[in-house]
Amino acid sequence: MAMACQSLIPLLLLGVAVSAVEVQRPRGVPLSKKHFYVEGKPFTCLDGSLTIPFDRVNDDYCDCQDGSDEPGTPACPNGSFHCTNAGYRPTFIPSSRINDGVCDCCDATDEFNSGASCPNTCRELGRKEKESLQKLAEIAKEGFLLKQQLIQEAKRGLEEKKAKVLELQANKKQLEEKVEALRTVKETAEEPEKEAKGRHLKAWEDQKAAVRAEKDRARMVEVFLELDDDGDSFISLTELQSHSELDTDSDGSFTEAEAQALLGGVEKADAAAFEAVWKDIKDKYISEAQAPVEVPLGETTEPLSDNESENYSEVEIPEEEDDDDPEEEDDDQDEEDDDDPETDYNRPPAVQVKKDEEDEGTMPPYDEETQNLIDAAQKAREQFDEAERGLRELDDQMKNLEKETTSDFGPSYEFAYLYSQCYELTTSEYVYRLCPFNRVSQKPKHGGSETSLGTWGHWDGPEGEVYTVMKYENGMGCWQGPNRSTTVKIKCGKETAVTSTTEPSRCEYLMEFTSPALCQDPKTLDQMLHQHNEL
Ligand code: MAN
Repeated sequence: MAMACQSLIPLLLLGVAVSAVEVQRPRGVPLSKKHFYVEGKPFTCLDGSLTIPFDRVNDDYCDCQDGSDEPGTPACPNGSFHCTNAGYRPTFIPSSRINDGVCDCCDATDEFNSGASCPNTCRELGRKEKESLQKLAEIAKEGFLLKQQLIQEAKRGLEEKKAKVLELQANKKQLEEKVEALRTVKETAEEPEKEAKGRHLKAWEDQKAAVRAEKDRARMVEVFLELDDDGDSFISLTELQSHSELDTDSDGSFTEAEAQALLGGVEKADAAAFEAVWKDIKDKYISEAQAPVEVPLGETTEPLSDNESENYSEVEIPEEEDDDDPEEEDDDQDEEDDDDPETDYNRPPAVQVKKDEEDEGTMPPYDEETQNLIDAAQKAREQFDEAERGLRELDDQMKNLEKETTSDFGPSYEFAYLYSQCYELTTSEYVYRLCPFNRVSQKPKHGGSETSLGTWGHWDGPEGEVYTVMKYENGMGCWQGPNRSTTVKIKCGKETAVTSTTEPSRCEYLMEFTSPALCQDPKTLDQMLHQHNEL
């Protein structure tokens, strides 16, 4: 820092000192044009239009069209007057302002003959300007030092990140292999699990089918008894015809021939033969107990319970082949039915079907062996999922690192430190948030949701100063306007901060941001100030 200090300040002072030296020349002539005005020699207008004796320069009469013969009087309408402003910044004013009673030049030279009392304020102005320039220079110096640190850190960080990417790449290979191995373990464990679960489910389905068959048989017995009006253990054509809903062609007349066809071509059917008949009529048959309810075709009705069917022991029903024992399930059903069997028989069939499904209950728990297989497969699934999740996380991490290591963080990587940081500024209405290289948002101060003012687009400064402006685009749509976007103008500052936010045009935001990353080398600044002072 000491070196930077030494190089800047003397130059500043030198700059002021140079303009403080007064060189003799006609009033209102700048130093750069002094050689055109030589005492005693004819003067040629600067546009070359006329040559006049030297005593007609500043004689308060305009000779030259370009006003160059009257640099120190208001005689020419288009002339310009040069204030030397020793101690401050030289400047030009239109000649018309000479002796107009208003102090324009800080050295008071424009009011030499007007009677206006103009104090010379050049030294004071010079002092103030020097102070503010020095302040700026201080900021620039400190900021520039910080910038050097930022660059060093960013470069170290970049190296570390590149190394991390390599490390992750190696890990990724291992993790991929692990995921594949665990996938095999999982699939190997899932196969017997699937089989065992399938077996269990099949047994459950079989059991339910057996229960249904048993119920169907019980209902068949009930219907047989109901149809067998004369109790001779045969269903005759007449007995069958008493159920008009069985009319095969639904023409309103259930004929003897139709009844006979249903009985399989015979005159009467005993219990064994009725089994075949039952299959054809069960969907249409309406229990007598149910009448007179209108019943849609195709619905089933409640069978008798086992206990009830057992009472009709004179009817012999051939045993069905059945491995599973549905007793337990059926007992529950019986208990419920026994409460009020009459009511049950009278229920509309649609409700009855639903009840039948509910009565099938829930699947019994898995046996120990199946449960063990399920547990083992579940564990393998969890291990596989975890490894796969790990792989995805690693991929994300790598993507982020790659994005970070390949982004344009300035010529010396000096803006890298802003990545993954956010800076806020609260105005009277909103909290604005800038997350450099990511997004800009706006949130109402007193509640309400966040609005995107754009996501990172590109560097957008003018040529040679590209890294002074950031552009964030494609924010939330603006009602009857463009998608919101934000321009961030960056200036050198010791602090990294958002210093102002405005909305110059609806949904187009402007942020001012300071960062040491934009502080210039003080030597370059010296040159700038030097040039400035030489003006
Ligand atoms: C919100 C804010 C404002 C914006 C209007 C446009 O109120 O995002 O900044 O001007 O919407 O409708």
